[in-house]
Amino acid sequence: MVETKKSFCRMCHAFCGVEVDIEDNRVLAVRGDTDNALSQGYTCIKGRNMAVQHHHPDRIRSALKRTPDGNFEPIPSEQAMDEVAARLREIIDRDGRRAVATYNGTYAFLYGGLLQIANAWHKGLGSPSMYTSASIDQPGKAIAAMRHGTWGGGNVQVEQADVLMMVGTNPIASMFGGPRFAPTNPAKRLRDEQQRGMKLVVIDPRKSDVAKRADIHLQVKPGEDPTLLAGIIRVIIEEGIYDGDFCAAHVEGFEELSDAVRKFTPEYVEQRTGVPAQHMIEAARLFAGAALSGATSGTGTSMAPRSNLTEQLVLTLNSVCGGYLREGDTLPNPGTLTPPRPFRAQAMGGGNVPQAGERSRVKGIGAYMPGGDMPTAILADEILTPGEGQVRALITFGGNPVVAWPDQLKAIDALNSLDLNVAVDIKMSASTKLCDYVFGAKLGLERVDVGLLGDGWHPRPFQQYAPAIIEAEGDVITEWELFWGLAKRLGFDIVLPGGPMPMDQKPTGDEFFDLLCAGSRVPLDEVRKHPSGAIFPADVKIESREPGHDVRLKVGHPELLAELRDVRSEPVSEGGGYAPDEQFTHRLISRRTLEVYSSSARDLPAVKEAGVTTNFAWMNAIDLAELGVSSGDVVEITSDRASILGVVAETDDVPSGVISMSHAWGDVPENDHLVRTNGAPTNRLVNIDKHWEPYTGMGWMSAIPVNVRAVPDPVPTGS
Ligand SMILES: Nc1nc2c(c(=O)[nH]1)N[C@H]1C(S)=C(S)[C@@H](COP(=O)(O)OP(=O)(O)OC[C@H]3O[C@@H](n4cnc5c(=O)[nH]c(N)nc54)[C@H](O)[C@@H]3O)O[C@H]1N2
Ligand SMILES: Nc1nc2c(c(=O)[nH]1)N[C@H]1C(S)=C(S)[C@@H](COP(=O)(O)OP(=O)(O)OC[C@H]3O[C@@H](n4cnc5c(=O)[nH]c(N)nc54)[C@H](O)[C@@H]3O)O[C@H]1N2
Ligand code: SF4
Ligand SMILES: [Mo]
Repeated sequence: MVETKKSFCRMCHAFCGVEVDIEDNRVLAVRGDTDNALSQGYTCIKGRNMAVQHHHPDRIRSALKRTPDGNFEPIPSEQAMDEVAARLREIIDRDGRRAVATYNGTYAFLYGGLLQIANAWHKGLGSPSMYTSASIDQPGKAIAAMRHGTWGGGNVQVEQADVLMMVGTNPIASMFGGPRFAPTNPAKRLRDEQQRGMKLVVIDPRKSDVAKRADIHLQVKPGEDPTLLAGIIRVIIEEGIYDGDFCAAHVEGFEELSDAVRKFTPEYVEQRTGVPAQHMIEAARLFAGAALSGATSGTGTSMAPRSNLTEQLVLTLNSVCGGYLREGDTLPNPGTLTPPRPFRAQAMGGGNVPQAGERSRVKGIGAYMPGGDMPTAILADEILTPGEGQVRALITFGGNPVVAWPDQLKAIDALNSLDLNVAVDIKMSASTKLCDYVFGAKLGLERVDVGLLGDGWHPRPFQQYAPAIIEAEGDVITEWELFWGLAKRLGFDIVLPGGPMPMDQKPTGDEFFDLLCAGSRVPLDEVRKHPSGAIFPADVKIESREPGHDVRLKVGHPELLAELRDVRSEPVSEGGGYAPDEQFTHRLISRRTLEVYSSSARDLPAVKEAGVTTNFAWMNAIDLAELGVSSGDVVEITSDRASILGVVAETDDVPSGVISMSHAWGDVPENDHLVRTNGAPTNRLVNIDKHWEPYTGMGWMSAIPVNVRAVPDPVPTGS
């Protein structure tokens, strides 16, 4: 008999509500749940193929152990945990606790509670070596906030804005959109707000999906956002159209900022960024002239050079124009399964990046992420650099270092040099193939879950609880069971907000979430009562500034000023854009593709049928003609670090000199010949030792200077 049950999708962070038809423990069909107040029936191609994902023949169905001949043999998960714990014990005894690291990738964010348990696990073990994909995602945002400060009353969101500026984000494909645009059903929400009269400004080197809908699209040269944003701020200051009252009450460093941007004249900005001066001025006037405006940014700005500076300029622009909610305004989402807290119309923090956390042994970089974790951009070096504290064991939860960490060749060297390499994944990936042990993971419909990641970022206080609605086949685990199983074997406690996890008997999924959500504004039991999830209204008004509180937003922060001076003194090439020391003809920029999620979903037949067979190297017709290639031909793309292959595809969306390509495809270099079906890893082009950002260690992962040449179709190496 076919039964229909409710859940939510966890193939990306948008958590769309779904209705699932099930018969004999098999998923037959998945549809958008029109009763879900958040997603209102929206799904994308990935979510609609959840049945195929769950029953995919390539799924790992037991723990796997590498054999001496390099193959993998299935072993029971409990036995694998015994063996991994024994190896960890040896490493800890020999090299100390810091030698044990975890890398918590994309799926450690998507499943509720994994980051919290990872954090608690590291505390219990006494190892500071916790790493996540967030520090190779948009770490510039964390640095910018620490330098500039944040606003305690919350940001103007798309729903309230008269003008929204999107810098380097394309939510229609990514469901992301930055701090002022929550992920859900982006195309409709943007259309609704534009119909209300909201104006949209987009800054992107590519005519992205949102750029095509923009009132003004500033098609900046890759990596030239600092110059463009400085130019916009200059216009706003010179024309006196900033929010004077807000600046007088809450901002410091305005004079220093005015001085620093003075040299970014419209003429200079046009010559360097390729954006016509008049266009830039119109965008500045539109943004600053509106009653409520907000600028938001995504990964385009954080992957490109000078990510800390660009993110800080976005914050600075918002502060100068007062793009924040004010005292007495209603907060759209005060959180649901998090404890209640006051929201105040006052500046918080800012000043400098705390250097008190664990120090890396590499590049003088330290732990700076709000969760206290270490920057992933230096993890390969932490593994490769001998000496006290060297990382010798790595456990990866739902991540794919070989295709995601900046500087692939260094990442592969590091992974191959570990004493113990373990992962929890759903399939054999470019990275799990290098492991000693792999645990098979349960997928969304097979586990109890709560969408904790979205708690504070949904446009409304929405939450949903999802019970397990099918039973997983085989000996597969939820990731938190591995944390728990190893802690039990190694003999330490894991303390969650509601207290320590019981260690004598493994808690159930529900008990785990009860411990996690203790003290939440809405009790988890209340959330459990709503199968389609619900908006749990709250009338939280933004409170006034505390008496005597005199923290201000630092728009003239010394590091911002110093970086702006550096930008202004950089060499600029004749055609505009930063001139690197070597000659390169093109810039390769990052992008997301709707049909896949980083390295996930590309094995779904529907995705291939939709034409997404590889991560195409998108280039314009002029460039293709110059190279003598056409769509479907293979090119070699070379940076100052390494080369990859790419299957070219023609598009009008990028100007000459720009290649737009998605990340996290491909494999190790030996498999480059599979580019047509497997794609190419753009992370290999990143030269992490030549260019890296202060504090984060981020390499240039977008706007990468490259050369391109036509090459014959590749054949396997050695044949
Ligand atoms: N050059 C370049 N590099 C980049 C980027 C870029 O734009 N350009 N982007 C960066 C960004 S923003 C990020 S976030 C990182 C992503 O970095 P990662 O998170 O390391 O990479 P993913 O490809 O998302 O890895 C996800 C892994 O989880 C597995 N998986 C899928 N479903 C499940 C599940 O249910 N449970 C478990 N346990 N595993 C599962 C997949 O098979 C895959 O192996 O890459 C970064 N790297
Ligand atoms: N379908 C799908 N959704 C995803 C993902 C996916 O792989 N597929 N990945 C997820 C992840 S890990 C993340 S972090 C989020 C990211 O979410 P977004 O940040 O929205 O990611 P993108 O869609 O790549 O948008 C980045 C935009 O920046 C532009 N860009 C590139 N370089 C520059 C530059 O130098 N300057 C400027 N101004 N723009 C530039 C690109 O052309 C692109 O349009 O998306 C998530 N959602
Ligand atoms: S946008 Fe697609 S992949 Fe993301 S949650 Fe919704 S249906 Fe799932
Ligand atoms: Mo990301």
